[in-house]
Amino acid sequence: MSLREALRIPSREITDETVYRDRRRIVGALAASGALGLAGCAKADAPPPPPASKIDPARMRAGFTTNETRTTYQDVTTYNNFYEFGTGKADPANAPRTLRTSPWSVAVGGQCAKPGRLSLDDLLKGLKPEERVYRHRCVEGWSMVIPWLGVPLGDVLKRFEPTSKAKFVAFTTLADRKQMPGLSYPALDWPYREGLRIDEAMHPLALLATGIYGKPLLQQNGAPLRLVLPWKYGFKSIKSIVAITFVEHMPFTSWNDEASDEYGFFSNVNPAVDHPRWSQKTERRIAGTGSKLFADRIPTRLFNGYAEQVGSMYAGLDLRKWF
Ligand SMILES: Nc1nc2c(c(=O)[nH]1)N[C@H]1C(S)=C(S)[C@@H](COP(=O)(O)O)O[C@H]1N2
Ligand SMILES: [Mo]
Repeated sequence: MSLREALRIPSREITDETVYRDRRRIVGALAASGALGLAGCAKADAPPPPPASKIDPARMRAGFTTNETRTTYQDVTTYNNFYEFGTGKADPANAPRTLRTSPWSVAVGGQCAKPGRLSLDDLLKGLKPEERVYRHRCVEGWSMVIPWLGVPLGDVLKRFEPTSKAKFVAFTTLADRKQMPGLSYPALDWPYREGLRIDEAMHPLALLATGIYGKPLLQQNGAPLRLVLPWKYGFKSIKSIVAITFVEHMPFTSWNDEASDEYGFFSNVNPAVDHPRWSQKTERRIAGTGSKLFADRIPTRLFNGYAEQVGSMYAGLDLRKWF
């Protein structure tokens, strides 16, 4: 097997620790030698600062809902990616209910004036969860339409008074082997981590979700608190969040660490930039009552159809380089 092929083993097929560590070692060595080209340089480089962009409230609200056919509650809660509970789509729903979601606290810190560890209630105090019907697209090529319940992420972040050095926000999922059986396997470098540029985190579409279809989130969907970023591939929407950190530099993100040539920091949905192993031009829409495996293929849209709302944040950004 060539090195190139070795780098492209789908992570779900990697169960053996040695193979996994080996792959990480090879990627590390290649990156150090510069052989990975883009992937190596994306790590060293910093993206340009965000342009000043104005947000038109009416245009923004148009992104808060859609009349596309919704995915059934059954499908939303049984076809999931949550590697902490197994790498199969049905694993998270079939896993024992071992996640203790109460009490739950979130540590907020880094570049902000008012860091602290808050209970979930205190974190969301005074903010009324609202319903947002968002398209949700996985990098693997399936998509759903989901009525989320949540609060704007920016409203929560502002309470901690980020400083001028807060250029990015890093998020961390719980990592407790007793509650999450998947942590016994090295599918990713646990804990699961994600990050956003500060303007993305403050964008009105970015939601801290607590529910689906008016009900509290189930374990498999990231209870009790997860991100929802409808213009980015699903893996950016990190589940079961225990820490939020304001940082000056582009933070570590789990999928970028796993395969930097496949999963960029921005991960904006973009039909023009294919994943190295498959096209991103279309998606299989899981909605209504049809079969999940033979669902209709529909064209994928730039920024998942939210270009009107989020496009200005990426004006001037080379979307091939910053994929
Ligand atoms: N902690 C954590 N968050 C995660 C994941 C994960 O494995 N662990 N999977 C991501 C991926 S790949 C997708 S597509 C979405 C799936 O969310 P859903 O199961 O609620 O549809 O969660 C994202 N958040
Ligand atoms: Mo995904």
